[in-house]
Amino acid sequence: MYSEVKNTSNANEGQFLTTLLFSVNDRVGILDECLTAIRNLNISLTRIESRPSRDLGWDYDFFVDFSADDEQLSAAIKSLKEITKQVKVISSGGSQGVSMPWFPRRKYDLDTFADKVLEMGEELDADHPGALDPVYRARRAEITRLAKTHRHGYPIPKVKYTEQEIETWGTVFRSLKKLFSTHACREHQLVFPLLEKNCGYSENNIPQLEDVSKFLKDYTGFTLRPVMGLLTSRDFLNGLAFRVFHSTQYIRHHSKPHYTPEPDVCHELLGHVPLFCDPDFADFSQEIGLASLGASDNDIEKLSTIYWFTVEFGLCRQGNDIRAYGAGLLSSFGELEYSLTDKPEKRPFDPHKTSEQKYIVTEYQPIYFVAESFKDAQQKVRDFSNTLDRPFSVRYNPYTESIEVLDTQ
Ligand code: HBI
Ligand code: FE
Repeated sequence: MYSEVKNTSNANEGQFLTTLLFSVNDRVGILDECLTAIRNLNISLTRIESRPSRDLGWDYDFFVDFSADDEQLSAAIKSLKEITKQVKVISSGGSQGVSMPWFPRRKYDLDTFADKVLEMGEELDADHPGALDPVYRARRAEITRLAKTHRHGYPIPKVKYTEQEIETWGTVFRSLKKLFSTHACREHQLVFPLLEKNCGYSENNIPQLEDVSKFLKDYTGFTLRPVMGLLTSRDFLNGLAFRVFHSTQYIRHHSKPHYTPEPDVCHELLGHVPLFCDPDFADFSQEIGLASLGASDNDIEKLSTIYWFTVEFGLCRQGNDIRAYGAGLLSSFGELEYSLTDKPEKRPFDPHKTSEQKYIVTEYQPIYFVAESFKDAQQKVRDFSNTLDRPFSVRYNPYTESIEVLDTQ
């Protein structure tokens, strides 16, 4: 049912995911009337939740999610207004009364991202090393199909990797492992042997996302979700609010084992996963995710930049040393080595400044930001997110795996 939902990136189809709130008197049949009004407009609901009204005595608030175009949305508001006490657009991607961009409230709402990718899903850019290799492209399509049909609550399908794929992985694994002891942060080093022992990390085996996800869940509550390719920054960051990391499951092209223009299993499993096993890093990452829920496009840009200079390319102080914790560094033999030399500039991590820093994605970074600790970085991001332009705050409820919205205006 959730797979039918269109999200805001499908704007060309004129359909927007919307959350409406309506408040009704406590009387028999009223909800039925509201739902009939919605059904008569040919709108299909994807979620409904109720709660006792905060400000209207014994009345009830209903939250509904659906996908509709502008015209249907206006019509729905109009008919509901006739039979309810109030109607509010909580969030919408459309132009009608937008108060904030739509965002997932429950973990299974992330299912709406499953087939939404910016690029590299089934198509490959002309300069991708595998662009002209039909066998590679067919293989990619086979693996991304698994992500497309995956739904929350089901195990992540295992992939039987080919000899050639395992060889590519082995090449990357061996070269990076040599550098980890001198370049990776303490948290990465601590957990890596456990991943080898429990999750099948070895030069001869590509670990399965399902095994890794279970392991992570036991450590910090993080889980992996397979994804077809690059998500929008908004969707990708929103996932982190639920302690969900969207992970690719395919591997780079065998012709260039030390290069990939996009995330692949080497990057996710060797770079990201070890850090998500650290409780402070997990909290830090979730903090960025929470700040991204319903954020303005401008603020999403800032949060993406913070994500880039921390989770992807972050350095941290450890005693008298500086070490790498960013996954983009930990999964790139060349840049990992370069980042700790004197060549690049190193500045202290400060979200206000870091979020404004321009960066290039195709070359080694000329500037890195150094965090004092993940706890410190988390507090700084929390303080920063309080300065952002959002009329409410959010809290994650781990028991219900849902987002609670506080102080909605
Ligand atoms: N999508 N699948 C995927 N993986 C990423 O690492 C990723 C993404 N979308 C955006 C993104 N990273 C970053 O560039 C930030 O904008 C969040
Ligand atoms: Fe990454």
